[in-house]
Amino acid sequence: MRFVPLAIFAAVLSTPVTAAEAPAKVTVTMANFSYAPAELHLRAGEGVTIHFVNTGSGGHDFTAETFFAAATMDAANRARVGGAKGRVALGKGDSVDVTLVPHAGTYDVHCSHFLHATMGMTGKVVVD
Ligand SMILES: [Cu+2]
Repeated sequence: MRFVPLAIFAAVLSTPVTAAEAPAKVTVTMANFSYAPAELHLRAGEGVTIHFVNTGSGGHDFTAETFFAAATMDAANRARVGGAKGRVALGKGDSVDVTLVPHAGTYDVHCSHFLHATMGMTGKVVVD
């Protein structure tokens, strides 16, 4: 007498749900007439979301053409920095997130509004 075991395999392969590694997040605050931090440090080649917020009493921007030009980012984020302008412009009380992968270097930042840089609205991004 042959006994043939019938094995029914209900193989349910469940992939563990792990959130994609979220990029680090840093905040840059624009005020009258400064950036905080004045010197932003980022890691080369590591994705980061920069949360820009304007707490000043009027419009300000974060102009860093070479920093943004050297960074890798998708079209939506490129649009947030004005494309080739390399500028995050915010009205009073506004904020925006820009996600990018920075390229090594030291970059100058300034506000392009009339006299703002003269009044001290300058900074640096250091990527290493
Ligand atoms: Cu300004």
